[in-house]
Amino acid sequence: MAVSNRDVADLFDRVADLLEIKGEIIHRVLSYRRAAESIYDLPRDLAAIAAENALTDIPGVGKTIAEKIEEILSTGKLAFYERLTAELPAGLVDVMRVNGVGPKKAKLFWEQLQVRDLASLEAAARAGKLRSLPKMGEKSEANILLGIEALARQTGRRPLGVAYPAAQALLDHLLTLPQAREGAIAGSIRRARPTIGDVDLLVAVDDMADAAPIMDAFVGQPQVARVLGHGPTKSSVELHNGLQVDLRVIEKARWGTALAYFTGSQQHNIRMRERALAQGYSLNEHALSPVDSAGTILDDAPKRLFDTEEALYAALGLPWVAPELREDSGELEAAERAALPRLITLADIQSDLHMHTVWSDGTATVREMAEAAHALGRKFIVITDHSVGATIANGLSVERLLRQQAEVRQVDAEMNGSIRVFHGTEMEIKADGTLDFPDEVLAQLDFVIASLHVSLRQPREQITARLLNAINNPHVDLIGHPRGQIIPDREPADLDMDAVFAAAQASGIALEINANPARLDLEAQYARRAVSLGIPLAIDTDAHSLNDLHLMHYGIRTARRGWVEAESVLNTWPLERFEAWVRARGKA
Ligand code: DGT
Ligand code: CA
Ligand code: CA
Ligand code: ZN
Repeated sequence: MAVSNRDVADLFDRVADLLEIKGEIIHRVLSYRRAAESIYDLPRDLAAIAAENALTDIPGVGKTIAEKIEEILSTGKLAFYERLTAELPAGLVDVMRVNGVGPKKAKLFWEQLQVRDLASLEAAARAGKLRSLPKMGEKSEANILLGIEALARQTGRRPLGVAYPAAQALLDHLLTLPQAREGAIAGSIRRARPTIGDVDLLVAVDDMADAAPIMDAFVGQPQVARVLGHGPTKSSVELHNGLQVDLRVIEKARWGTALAYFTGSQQHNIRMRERALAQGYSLNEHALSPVDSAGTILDDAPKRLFDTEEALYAALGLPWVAPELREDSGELEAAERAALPRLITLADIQSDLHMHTVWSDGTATVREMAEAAHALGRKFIVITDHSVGATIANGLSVERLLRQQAEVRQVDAEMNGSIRVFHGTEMEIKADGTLDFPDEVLAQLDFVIASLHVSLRQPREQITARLLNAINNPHVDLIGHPRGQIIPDREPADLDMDAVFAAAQASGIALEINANPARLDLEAQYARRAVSLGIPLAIDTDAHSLNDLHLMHYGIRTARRGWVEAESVLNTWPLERFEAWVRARGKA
């Protein structure tokens, strides 16, 4: 059985949890967490990197961890982890996932009550055994039971497309309160991670005396299923859809430090704190505080408060860093060299190159899509319905495709230059690797997308060969949602991404960032790699309805996480440049 990057990352996360329970020094714990995080986000297979002897080039992977990765790759096991689980029950890792249980409590429950997993924790709580332990009580015992239930209901991380609208609705309501001066969604949503653990909301007030009505309004929202905590500065709730939301009310004068802290990522924050320390300050969510040479806060020296993030970054000698970049993947080094990317914005978008109509599985007509796209400010669009092989999506035969072309030409004329409407296809890459339309049909289209929709679980060599066949066809302009994941349920196809990128680079084809939040494919780290190889990207909504045309911003945020600038994205280009690019690929 091949070991996936995810397997290795999960194992390192468990090691970190167990080390933390054991009371290991935090530095050692963090080194495993850091390695797990960068392996999880890695755009290439660990085995391929190991074969090049380049494991230590991975951020956060030093010699020790590289050796452990090699051990896991070759044996499927890690002796160090086995030793840890001989000392401590492996199930304590799950115990720590319960809200309100940290490493210290997990250890206490194990030592005092032989709690070794979630089931024994629940049994101990139901038997009333937790309340008499140090720093515990009836209330914290009851909260642990609620936490266990919440974990059971929760299917893990939620798609950004679910968490973001829910967070925005709550925040919009809080911002109508007279005490609220400012508000933000922080945490992983602000960084636009494709999946979200919990929602972090911040609201600023002039004076903390104004916090109570905001907290009361928050816990009283109709979306709230239960209140997990209701305090003067922080409250936590669980929504009916299972999402957990934390709200913190912040004094306006400290808004900059708080927003930066709760935006994270944790690794970015650690790097910011190191930077502050090197300049003689301790940095936390409240302030920059002068420290002595031993790092102890000087109590009588004045603390420096920041009401904006810009001011905080400036105090550390840095330009403001966009939240999507705050993953400790080179952003602080780039900031220091004044070499941060000029990230793409929604306003850069001129066109949308992938959408469906009633001709296949969409809900709107060509004309309706054109009008709605025009209303959103798009200068041109391409109609790309499914091809005949996509039978469940009512794919178009050659004959229907050509009839559709007549309609698209007519709508284009009717729109009178307010928006241009082009005719394309989203063509199936069939299970046997062949394409759904012959070259002479493709040659009549303005723009051709090829996508994998079926047989996504084929072995690596087979599915990679299918994709390469499409990439190497000069009539194909764009590969739609190249990796095929569905968030959160379906893993990406097992593609050899090195081969895909090499072929794309050679053929000059573009790769898509599909903006639908159930896809976000290419993901950020792959988009970044594509750009570094000079491969053009397209950010498309793949709309199946008029409403879907609004999903573009998710694609933009994903691109920003991948350090993408407007220049690298086909659909920021003006029409003439786009047409010239397509023509140069041998058509139009
Ligand atoms: P999530 O919720 O798993 O999708 O990811 P985040 O990044 O939203 O994480 P969360 O909700 O645990 O915390 C929000 C931010 O607060 C996080 O990005 C950084 C900051 N933060 C939370 N706990 C810690 C901590 O123990 N140390 C540091 N340095 N920062 C923390
Ligand atoms: Ca969060
Ligand atoms: Ca949180
Ligand atoms: Zn599509």
